[in-house]
This record gives sequence, structure tokens and C-alpha cells, in this order.
Amino acid sequence: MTAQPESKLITLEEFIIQSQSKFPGAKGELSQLLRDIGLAAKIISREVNKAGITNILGYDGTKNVHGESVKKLDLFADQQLISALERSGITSMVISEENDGIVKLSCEGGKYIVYMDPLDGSSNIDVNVSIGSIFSIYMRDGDFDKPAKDAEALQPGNRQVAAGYVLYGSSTTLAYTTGAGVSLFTLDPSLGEFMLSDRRVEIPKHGRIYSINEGSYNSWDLGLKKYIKYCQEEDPETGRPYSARYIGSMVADIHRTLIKGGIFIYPHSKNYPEGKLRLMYECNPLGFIIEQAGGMATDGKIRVMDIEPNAIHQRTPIYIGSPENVEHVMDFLHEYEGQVG
Ligand code: AHM
Ligand code: MG
Repeated sequence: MTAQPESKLITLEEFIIQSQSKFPGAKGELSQLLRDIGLAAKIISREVNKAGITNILGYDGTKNVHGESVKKLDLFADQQLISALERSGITSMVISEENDGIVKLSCEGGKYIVYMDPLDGSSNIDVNVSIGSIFSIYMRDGDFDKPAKDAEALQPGNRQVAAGYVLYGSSTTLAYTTGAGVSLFTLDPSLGEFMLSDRRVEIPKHGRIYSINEGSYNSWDLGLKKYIKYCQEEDPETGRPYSARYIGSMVADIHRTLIKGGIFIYPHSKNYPEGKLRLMYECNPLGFIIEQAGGMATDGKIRVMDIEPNAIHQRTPIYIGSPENVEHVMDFLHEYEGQVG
């Protein structure tokens, strides 16, 4: 790969401004919001990288609203993102994995509602494995002169105006979409800037990697068991067996799926009858990204982004990735629906 000449390097800020100028009449508010999230991501990235040295790693002794232990970095990330959104003064409500209720910001009439998982994959923080932040942006459908009402927060994923993630891995990567493809940026630590690394990323139509927590095998539906066995069977013609990869940080697993193709699955099981992952701040935004890159995201029956939400912290099963892989697993689920084994 030839290195880009310095003059061709584009920062996240420049890219957002260029993209906005393609829409005459755009007021730049969404651009401002994305830039603020980008700034918070840089601060979180810096803290994640120095976490081991500054002893910020580990539990802070409290539990979040779902009874899970909260690590100090989760709280730090939550605070950084909320203050970035407060600063831009255009967001009225924030819903975060770390807060039970809706966080109302001082700009009560603000147009935007932001869902976020400030630091996903928290079980990986202590062990120096990739973690990520996820965000999902909606526009209120109410009257902007009046304070936002809680009910305005419950919109299906197909109404997202933008979504993205930040992956704190061997480098820090930011991906976002506003519904016109997915762009990828890499943080250059020497410049302190996210630089454009892929203007329009596309997921392979088919991939040879499956990603699922196989420890729960015994509590899966028969169709899923059969599909995973299919992935493991030897058949050189179809490139099987596929490889298994599971990091346990959804952002990292989805980023790999986006680049290399394949499928990521978090099904419902005995322990998680509704699935484990959160519809509004995990599955919808990552579903939007994957769809915008040419992939698919379903709950096993319908498109994830068409699920009508009834609670801000609602969970859903998810089958997400390359379109051919997702369609294939759906065939298995249909074929064995209702059967046990
Ligand atoms: P978290 O929000 O508490 O970090 O949980 C979400 C994470 C996802 O990143 C990941 O895909 C999943 O939980 C892993 O769960 P499991 O350990 O059950 O496989
Ligand atoms: Mg999470």
C-alpha cells in the first residue's frame, strides 16, 4: 500500500465538514455533534491507553443499573461523552448503558436524542483486550420549542440519523454513518487527530468466520446448533470449516466482521431469554453500520432496525454480518423452528 502524501490526509473534522457541504441547507448541527463525540473519543482513548499505569483499571465497587459491576473507565467514558453532548447544546436527552433513566441535558428543547454504550466489553478492560464505545443518534419528532418528552426516545432503529463506534484496539478506530455509507478513521496519536482511512467501507458478501460464545451451545435453538455444526464441517468446495473468532467485546467482533466478513451471533438462551445485547445502544447502531456497508442484521426473524422498542434498555438476539452468512443462518432457523434437539 502506498502511503498517502501529507496533503491528501483528511481529518475527521475536515471530512465531516466536506460531507455536510454536500447537503445544501444543512445547518451543521449534526456535524457539530459528531465532532464532539470524536473529541470525547480521543479523551477516552488516551485514558484507556494509560489505564494500566494510572491505576484507573478495575472495579469502582458499584454496580450499574443492570446489576453488572461497573469499572472505573466505564464511568469515565460515560462522563466524557455526556459532557461533550452537553457542550454542543443541541442534544436534549442521553440514554446510556450506565444510567437507569434518561439523562436530561440543559438544552431541554435540543433536537437530538443520543443513545450510547460508553465503554462496551467491560469484562475485557482488566485484561488489556480491545473495548469500544457505541453511539446512536435520533432526531426528536416533537416540537423543538418544548422540552423533550421521554416517549420521544422510543424510536425504531430505522429512524437513526447517524450511528457509529470507536474501537480502542492496537490502534483507535472510529466508524460512523449518516446513512450514506460507512467511513473509517484511525487515530494518529502523534497528531492527536482521527485521519480518514477508508471513505466507504464495504463488508464482504460472504465470510469464513463465525463469532459466537459457544459455551452456551446447550441452550441454543436446534437451528442454530445445526448452523454452527455446518460451519465446522469439512467441505473444501465451500471453504469449510470456517474459523471461530470471539473476542467478547461486541465492537471488536463487529469491526472484524465488517472488514473480513462472516457472522456475529448473540442468540437468546436459557440465561438470556431475550438475548443479552441491548437493542438501542448496541444492536441498532451496529446494525445501521453493517447495513450501510452492505451487510444484514436480524433478530432471527426480522430486521433489527425494524423492531419497535418498548423500553430504553431492552435486549434482543442478534445475527449480524455478511449478507450471505446471515441469510444462511436464517434458513437454518426457519427449517428447524419449534424443534428441540
Ligand atoms: P457489556 O456492555 O456489559 O460490556 O456487555 C456486552 C458485551 C458485548 O460487548 C459482548 O459481545 C458480550 O457482552 C459478551 O458476552 P458474553 O461474555 O456472554 O459472551
Ligand atoms: Mg455494552
